Amino acid sequence: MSKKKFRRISVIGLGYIGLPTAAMFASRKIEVVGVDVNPDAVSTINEGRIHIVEPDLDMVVGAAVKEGYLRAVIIPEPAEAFLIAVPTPFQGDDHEPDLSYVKAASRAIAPVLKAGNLVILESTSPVGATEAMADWLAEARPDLSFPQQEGAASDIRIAHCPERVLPGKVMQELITNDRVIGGMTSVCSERAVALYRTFVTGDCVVASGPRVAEMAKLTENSFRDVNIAFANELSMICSELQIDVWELIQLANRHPRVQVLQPGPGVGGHCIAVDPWFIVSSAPDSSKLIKTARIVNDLKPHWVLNKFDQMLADLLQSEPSRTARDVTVACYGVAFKPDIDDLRESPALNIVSILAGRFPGKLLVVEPNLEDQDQPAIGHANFTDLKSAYAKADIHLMLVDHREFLATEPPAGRILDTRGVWA
Ligand code: SAJ
Repeated sequence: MSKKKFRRISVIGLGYIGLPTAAMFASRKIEVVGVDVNPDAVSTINEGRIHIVEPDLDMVVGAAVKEGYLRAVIIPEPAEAFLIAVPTPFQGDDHEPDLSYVKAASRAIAPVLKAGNLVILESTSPVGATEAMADWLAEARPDLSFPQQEGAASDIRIAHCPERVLPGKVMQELITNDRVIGGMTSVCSERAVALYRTFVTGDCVVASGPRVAEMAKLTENSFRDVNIAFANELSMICSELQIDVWELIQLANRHPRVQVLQPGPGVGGHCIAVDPWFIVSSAPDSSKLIKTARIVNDLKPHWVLNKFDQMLADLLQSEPSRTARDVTVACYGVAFKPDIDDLRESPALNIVSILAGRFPGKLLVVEPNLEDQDQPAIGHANFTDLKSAYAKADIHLMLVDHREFLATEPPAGRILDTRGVWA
């Protein structure tokens, strides 16, 4: 086992994963240099504040900056270990992975690399990305040797160690989750294990290489996506067959080997709705189920909007004196999942913004987790509280099962409950 302690670590990309990771190393009294291309993020962090929302992160960052263990910069500086945690989105209708941020990060750290350094790719990546990163680094630094050239004897150690933390529980899961460590050689893996051991109490499981580690992360999120798609498909079947899907799932889950997940208005966030496409794009002919699950989950918000239209048509038919213009609609929740304020790829936000365009001045939104209610994406919607939404709306659309909603009695009026809160 590699014993030499790390004195200076650099984290490239100070977003939802990079900043908590940087703060965690710094909280263990290791000097951390965080690097980000966004000057606002850099200055916010250097003031001991944070630019993203994650429980307890502000405290840890504030303390780390104050004690001098964490600082942020735009241009990378030398360090003993570099962790790359930049976005890996997809591009185009084919959902092809976009590794441009990883490439840019590799180019940025290459000039300051030294023999003995460890470079870890943490971003969720398509199979082969770590090897591509190693090639970009080697291209930029022909004076150093890399694992793909010299194996265990190389100057630079490279590994893929995918992040696996749940937004909302990052500060806890960073410590307790097991880590998958996919070094390009066993020396690379050993050094990466030594690095994570500074704060990880879960197991550091060494994989046979970076490709299987990359695939492990993609598999975890695809597993969840496929299972959510199953629940979403059941909800559509049940609606057709006039069966209560929530009761159905409760009954089926009484079987000792069945654990159906919960349907919703679709799958949001920046991980589960993205990562399965990396598998599909690498092996399109063999990943039919994974692709179909993506399509099922992506179609769910449209299905919800269709259901809403049927409900509106019923209302107008039963009250012929009214038109759609004087119908008030209340939407409960816009975040991509319960008890957070994160709107990224949120199916609820997607539905709310479409309805806001259709019901100008008549769309009420209740979102207890959003402090800044000036949301351009929501346009003409009016933020309000639960009581007033209950009193004013004709149609109530439950979109996110935030804890504030769980204890509530169903409102009077027509209800479209995509989360089973009032079921
Ligand atoms: N959802 C449902 N029904 C369910 C569970 C989830 O509709 O039964 C929806 C949520 O409402 C949300 C979406 O799925 O819109 C994703 O939420 P999530 O809580 O399943 O996952 P994320 O995106 O917050 O985090 C996932 C996690 N992966 C797994 O649980 C396998 C996390 O551990 C990963 O680190 C993270 O992706 C990531 O960064 O990749």
